[in-house]
Amino acid sequence: MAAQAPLGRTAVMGVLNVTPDSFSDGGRWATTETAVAHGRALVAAGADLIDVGGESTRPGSTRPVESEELARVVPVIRALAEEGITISVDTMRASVCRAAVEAGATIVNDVSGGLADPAMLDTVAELGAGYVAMHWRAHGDEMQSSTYASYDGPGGVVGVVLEELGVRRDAALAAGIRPDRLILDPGLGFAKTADHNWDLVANLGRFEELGHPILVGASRKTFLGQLLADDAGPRAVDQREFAHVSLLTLLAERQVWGLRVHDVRACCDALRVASRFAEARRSGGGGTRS
Ligand code: PMM
Repeated sequence: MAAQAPLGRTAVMGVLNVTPDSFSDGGRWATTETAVAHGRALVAAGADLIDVGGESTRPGSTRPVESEELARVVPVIRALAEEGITISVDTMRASVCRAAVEAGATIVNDVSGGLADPAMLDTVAELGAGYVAMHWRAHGDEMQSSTYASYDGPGGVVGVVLEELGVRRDAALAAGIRPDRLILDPGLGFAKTADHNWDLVANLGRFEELGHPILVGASRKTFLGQLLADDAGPRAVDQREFAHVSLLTLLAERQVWGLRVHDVRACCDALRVASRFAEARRSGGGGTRS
C-alpha cells in the first residue's frame, strides 16, 4: 500500500512495539518470534499495515542506542515484509529508517517530524519512502514538562500545533519528499496535557487545512486513562479500549487517512459500524437492507 493508496476508507495501522518498555504493550513482543507472530495476528484481525517500532516514546523514557534499535526492528520488518505485509517503521533515526526500508518497510513514521535527526528528511526523500511527520517538541524524558507541554500562541493548542506541523510539512517537502507520500499527525500525548489532546481531537477537521492525509494515534493513551480515573487513579492501560473505540466512532466522520491502534479488531469493528451508519444516513431512510 503506497502512502496514499486510496482504500476508500480509513486505514488501520496496527502497533507492534518491539520494546521492553513501551507504555502500552512494553515487553510483550520483545523477541523477533513473538513480534512476528503478533504482526501476523494484527493483519489477520484486519490491519492494513503494521507499524514496527524499537524505541519507546513513553513520557520519561530513555532512548535505546542505535544498534539496539536496529537489532529489534530489522529482523521483524524483514520477516513480515517478506510475507507481503505493508510495514511502516516507527523511528526517529535516519540510520534505522534506511535499514528498515532496505528490509522492506515502505513508510517511515517519525514521531519527531524530522526534528530528532537532521539527516532524516533527506534520507526519506532519497529512499522515496512514504513519511509520517508527527507534531513533536522533545524526547520522552522531558516532553511533559511545562516548558514543552504549553501552548500560549494564537489559537491555543490547535493553532500552535497547526502552525508547527505546517513548518514540518514545509521542511519535508523542501527536502524532496513527494507531496503524495506525506502524512501528518497531530501527535496526541506528545508534549500535550489531557485538555490539549481533547482540543486537538475535537478540532481534527482543521488539520485538513495542511493539505495532507492525517494519521491519529489515540489508542491506550494517558488522556483516556485520566478521563476514566477513579479513586485508584487513572484507568489501567489495558482497560481503555471501550473509551478508545467510542472516540474512534466520533472521529470516523472526519475521514482521517489512518488510525494507529493496538486493538485492531475493535477498531475495524468501529469503523464498519461508522461506515454502515453513514451509508444508511445518506440513503435518507429508504435505503438498502442487509
Ligand atoms: N504514538 C506513539 C508512538 N508512535 N506514531 C504516530 N505517528 N502517532 C502517534 O500518536 C504515536 C506514534 C506512542 O504510543 P505507543 O507507546 O502505544 O506506541
